[in-house]
Amino acid sequence: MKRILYLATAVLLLAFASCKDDSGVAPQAFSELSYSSDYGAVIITYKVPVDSNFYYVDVDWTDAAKKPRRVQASVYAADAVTKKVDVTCDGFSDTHDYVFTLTPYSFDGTPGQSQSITGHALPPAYEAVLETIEVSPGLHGAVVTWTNATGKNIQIEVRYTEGTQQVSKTFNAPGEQTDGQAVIQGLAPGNQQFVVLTKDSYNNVSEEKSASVTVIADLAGEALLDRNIWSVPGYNPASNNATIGYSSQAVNDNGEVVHLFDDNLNSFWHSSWSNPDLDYPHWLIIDLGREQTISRVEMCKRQGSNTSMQKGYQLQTCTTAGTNYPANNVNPTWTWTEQGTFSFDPTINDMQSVHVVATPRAQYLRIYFPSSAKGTSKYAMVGELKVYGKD
Ligand SMILES: [Ca+2]
Repeated sequence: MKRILYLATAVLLLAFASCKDDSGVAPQAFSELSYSSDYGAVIITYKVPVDSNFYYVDVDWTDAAKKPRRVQASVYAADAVTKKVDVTCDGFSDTHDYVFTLTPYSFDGTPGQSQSITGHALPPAYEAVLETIEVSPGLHGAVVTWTNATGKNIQIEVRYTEGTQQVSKTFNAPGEQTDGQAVIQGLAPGNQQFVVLTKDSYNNVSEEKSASVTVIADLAGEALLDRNIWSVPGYNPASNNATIGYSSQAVNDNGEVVHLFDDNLNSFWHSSWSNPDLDYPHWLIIDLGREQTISRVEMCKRQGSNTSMQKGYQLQTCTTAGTNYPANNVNPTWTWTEQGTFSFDPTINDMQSVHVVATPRAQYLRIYFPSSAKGTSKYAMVGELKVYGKD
């Protein structure tokens, strides 16, 4: 009896296994296999068949380090009209030919007929970006500029010596932004050596490139910019709410934005703390009246014992006014250039002065208080704001 039971189980298992084999219907072959070259990438294209059983394709290749690489592409990635799928195979550091093998699979994982194609990438994006990097002398610092037309995210590392300290700073050059700028602050005037290199997200690293600049001590002819011609875009003295030119103000607390430049240390701008009660980030835009060169920014705190305000800020400039609210950055029309991140001591009543390293030409100055600069309260406050430079 026991023996019969074993036999029956074996027969059942066999039946199940063969049934499973029978259900594995291979997908139909894809067609029109081709490739194109991109920066550090090969884009494989194929047309999916009219086959409800066709699910996905594995694209396999062996990279320069002899490691197997695979990208999977679903049938749902196919263009609705052309029925073509583009598969980006990324991370190439050379322009050699590679063999890509594509294997289609059905919904139950049954493989179909593999096809291969040989293709090569364009030089990698990090090399293209490295060629565009320039290090220019700045005011108590240096300005690093680049162009990233590759659409790929790249990191730029800058190494230099500060006193006896070896310093390394890394800046992001995102693919969606063509022209970038970063500043290195706090360098002693005089000759300074830099080493720059670039990296991508696949741990590919470029060769090193050297730069030598003479850090500038002073902007010749620097003067206090005329604050009588300043304004704040969209200023509304009757409301606390954000406008195109600021994140909020506290009208009921005499905290209007125009108190930033009324030559009175004791009057101040205060972000809205009631109706609405707003947390960071906070920000302000100053219209300097006309395009001028900016070399230094000075701010003082809301005078007195309150030390709950911001501990730092970012400076950004632009030459042409935008039309959108910069806060939500929907359809951004302001093109801000980063001028650096600065610390602010909320315990000091005196003006606190910072060098604007790149000495940009600009009409609009944005002071941005990010969440990372939040003090012990939700609010930002500034007593006076002065800008130095020249016409
Ligand atoms: Ca004031």
